[in-house]
Amino acid sequence: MLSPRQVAPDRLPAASTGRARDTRRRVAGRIGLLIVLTLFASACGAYEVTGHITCDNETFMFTANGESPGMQLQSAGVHACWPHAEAVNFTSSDRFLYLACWSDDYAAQGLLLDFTITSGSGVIQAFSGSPLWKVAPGDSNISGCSTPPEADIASAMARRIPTLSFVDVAVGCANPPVNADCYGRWGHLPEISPAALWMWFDSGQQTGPNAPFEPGFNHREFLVFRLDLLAMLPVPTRTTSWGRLKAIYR
Ligand SMILES: [Ca+2]
Repeated sequence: MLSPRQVAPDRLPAASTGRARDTRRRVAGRIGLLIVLTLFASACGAYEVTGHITCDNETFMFTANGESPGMQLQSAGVHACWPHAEAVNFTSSDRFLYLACWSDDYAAQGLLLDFTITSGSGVIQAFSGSPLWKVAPGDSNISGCSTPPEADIASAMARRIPTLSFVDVAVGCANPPVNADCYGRWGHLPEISPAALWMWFDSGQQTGPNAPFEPGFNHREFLVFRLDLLAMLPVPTRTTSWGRLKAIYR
């Protein structure tokens, strides 16, 4: 027997039924808003970059959302100096990912990395040597592993990038197996995938069978390596109205 203050769930009085209906609507509304916000975050193209990187001799990583004059670069918090392979794990929604790289003009020069890029629309491997990477010369050489202020590198790149012409990278040997070497200079790097290929910019100014990787040479460094995430990643986007989601590829 129910007490006077207890009401069977299937016998709600009119006022209680109304309040319950309002509660259900509010909960449904909040869930719907959460879903829309999640889809919006995905539509904005947020992506995660993970992997390892090394450069013979030094690299800093940045992002930017456009390449117009007055652009600014954001630090990705990644700095590597040969022979160390640095872990990479950051999230951004900027369109472009950049690596400033330079050698010490001695022995060998190259960039090796095994980035995996995860977005709302899938997973892409952007290892060094992939045609996804483009490069341009910066024509202002820097001493290898001199670790200049990151902000100075960012501003120097921002001044140059709007007028740079990016070209295909020069592709070299793979990260070699244990106890093997590449060009007699680079041994096995256990942190980086064996599918990653050493890459650099070929200035055309060095001759030899292993150019532009070996022997040491300044190939119009520093170099700017670039990934265009907008071109790479099909992004589900455009939530035009509730319940009407279109997946388009930009
Ligand atoms: Ca070197």
